[in-house]
Amino acid sequence: MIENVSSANLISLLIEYEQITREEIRTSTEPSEMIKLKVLGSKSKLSELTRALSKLPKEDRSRVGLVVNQVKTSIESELSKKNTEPVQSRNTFDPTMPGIRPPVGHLHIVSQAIMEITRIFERIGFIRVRHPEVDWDWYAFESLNMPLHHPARDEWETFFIKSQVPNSKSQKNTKHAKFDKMVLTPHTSNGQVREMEKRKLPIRMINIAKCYRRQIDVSHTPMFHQFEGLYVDKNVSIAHLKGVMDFFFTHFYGPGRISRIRPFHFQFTEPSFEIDVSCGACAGGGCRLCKDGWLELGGAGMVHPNVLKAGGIDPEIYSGFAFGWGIERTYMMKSGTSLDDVRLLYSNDVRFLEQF
Ligand code: FA5
Repeated sequence: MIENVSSANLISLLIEYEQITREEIRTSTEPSEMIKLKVLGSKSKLSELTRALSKLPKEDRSRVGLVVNQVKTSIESELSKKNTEPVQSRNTFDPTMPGIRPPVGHLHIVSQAIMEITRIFERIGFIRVRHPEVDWDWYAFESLNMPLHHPARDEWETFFIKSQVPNSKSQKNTKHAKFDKMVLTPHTSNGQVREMEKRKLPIRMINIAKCYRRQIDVSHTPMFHQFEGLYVDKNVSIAHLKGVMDFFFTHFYGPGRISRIRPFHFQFTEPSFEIDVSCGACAGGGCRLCKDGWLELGGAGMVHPNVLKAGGIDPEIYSGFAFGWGIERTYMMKSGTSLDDVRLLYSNDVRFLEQF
């Protein structure tokens, strides 16, 4: 309650209130109804100043009352200005401020490796192809010189699928007369005979796909990726295989990295090899990572005549080479990538994946 106030004092209090209140309205972020209640309502300072009019000498009341009305009108006009302003133009929004960028992801390292590997082979005429990831036993094993019950099949630790044979009268028939059962492809070699069946020679395919095996430990995952190269033409020799390997290694691993082939055994290649790449950490001199200067990459070989025959190609006229390697392993062997557990690639932990 304002006591003992003179007319002059009340006028200056009113003018001061008007200025402060207008500024407050301009900068406030509160809803306008709330501000209105605060600055013009019955509990506002303006109401208190208005009530003080009754304490003034009678002859001054109408003069000071005029000022009260002017202050009220001025505040109301400031309030109505705020109501009609578009929200964005209020002082609280600065369009020149830099925005907040949402986090942007990137391709998974396996996808990056697939793109890089594809580009390298495309430069020497290989074409990226795709074949079924759920395929018949025939393409995954039998046509690759691995008859039913052959012990070599055990190495592929395969998932077999119960699926109905197309055009079969019995719903229970899950075994095709020629193709046998369906499998989740344990390797990309199922693409070899499928590619030959297209009857387009020469073949220069690079088949990249998901593969599945009943395995899980630091160097194995139940789902992984392989890339399979197949070259079939007249007079293809081991020298061509070696040349393609060296081309790939220098472009994927860097200049100076070379390949080595060692005798091995696969049912579908003869002769068969294991391919090693010279170690990037010690440049082939021998170190903790490689021991003897070489890192083991995967299998390759000259296509077995029985496989060419299964694909309808005459092995007397044509020959070819094939190789099939794990994308994960090939990528992990790149210099500077010290991954010691392949399972991390599929853990979906963004903190891990963001590093690549
Ligand atoms: C094969 O799968 C043959 N098909 C390769 C081949 C093709 C040989 C053409 C000759 C001619 P192998 O079982 O060794 O071979 O597998 C090849 C590569 O796949 C391995 O070196 C490894 O890098 C990768 N690999 C195999 N199993 C797994 C797994 N469970 N997890 C991750 N990578 C795997």
